[in-house]
Amino acid sequence: MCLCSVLAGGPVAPSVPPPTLSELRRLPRNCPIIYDNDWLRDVTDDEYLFAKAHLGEANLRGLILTKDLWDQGRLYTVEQGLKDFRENIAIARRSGWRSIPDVTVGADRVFQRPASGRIEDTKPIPSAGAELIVREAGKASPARPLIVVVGGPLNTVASAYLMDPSIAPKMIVLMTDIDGYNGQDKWANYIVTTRCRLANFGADPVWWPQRPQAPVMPLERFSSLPDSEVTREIRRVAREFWERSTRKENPVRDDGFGDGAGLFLFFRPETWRDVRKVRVNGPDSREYVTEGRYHYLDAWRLDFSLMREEFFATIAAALAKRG
Ligand SMILES: [Ca+2]
Repeated sequence: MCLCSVLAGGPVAPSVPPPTLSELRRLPRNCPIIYDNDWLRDVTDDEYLFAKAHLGEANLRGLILTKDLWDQGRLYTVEQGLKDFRENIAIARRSGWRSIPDVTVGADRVFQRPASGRIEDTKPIPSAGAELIVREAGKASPARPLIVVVGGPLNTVASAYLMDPSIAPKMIVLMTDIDGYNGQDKWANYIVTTRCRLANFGADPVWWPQRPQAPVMPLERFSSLPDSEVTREIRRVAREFWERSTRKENPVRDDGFGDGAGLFLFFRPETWRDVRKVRVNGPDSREYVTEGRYHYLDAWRLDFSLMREEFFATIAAALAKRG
């Protein structure tokens, strides 16, 4: 690499070593966890995490709402996201689940790319969510890092890094769909993939099982669960996925366990069987590599049936443990 490209900020050396799958599979069970999403009621992985927290199996430190930044952030409001979060949290609490934190608001806009092209010249988007990540990562360590599970844009995590770059070695980011819906702000992706430690599960290259394969949430499995408001909430999402993916006119993909692949990696490491290494060449350019420098990992082979058993067993155990 020539000096000029270093000065321009271009093809970047990672500032921290990228994660390996074997390292991610050995993360201590008591790592602090922050769950960062744009919506809760369109997925069921939040309920899986809430169940783990209620069972005392997840050190859940916070829930962050990062605004859905579709159409450069013009389509939705923070208030819509907050309403969705609060409704879902209330359902879980009314169902007897404890240890679920209140929502903290994160980034509410896309980044302005600095004219210099240098990540370090980017202005962080200030928010209570970014401050929460800085605070929790500050208490963590490389051996027991903060796990940030991201199912929306990476703008809050990127802002936390910009506010305090020393958190990078003490944080693992488990992202969903960086190249799709959640990765709309490519500058945010560029910051986090080259400066932090990240693994991604995304529609590109692999997504949840689609028809005619069996769904990860078969509707008949719900009859074995005790009835509760949260059981009905999870089933509502599962039924929506089933109906929209099997209808004759314009079927839409099944989003399975939504943003939860990273949670399964953390709680049931054997569900992630293989990954691919991704090298980032710039904010709009990445490639798969088998050797040499890489920046982050993409999920490649997963055990969906083990995830299904893990999910239903966890929800059943948490419902059995109510008051
Ligand atoms: Ca989401």
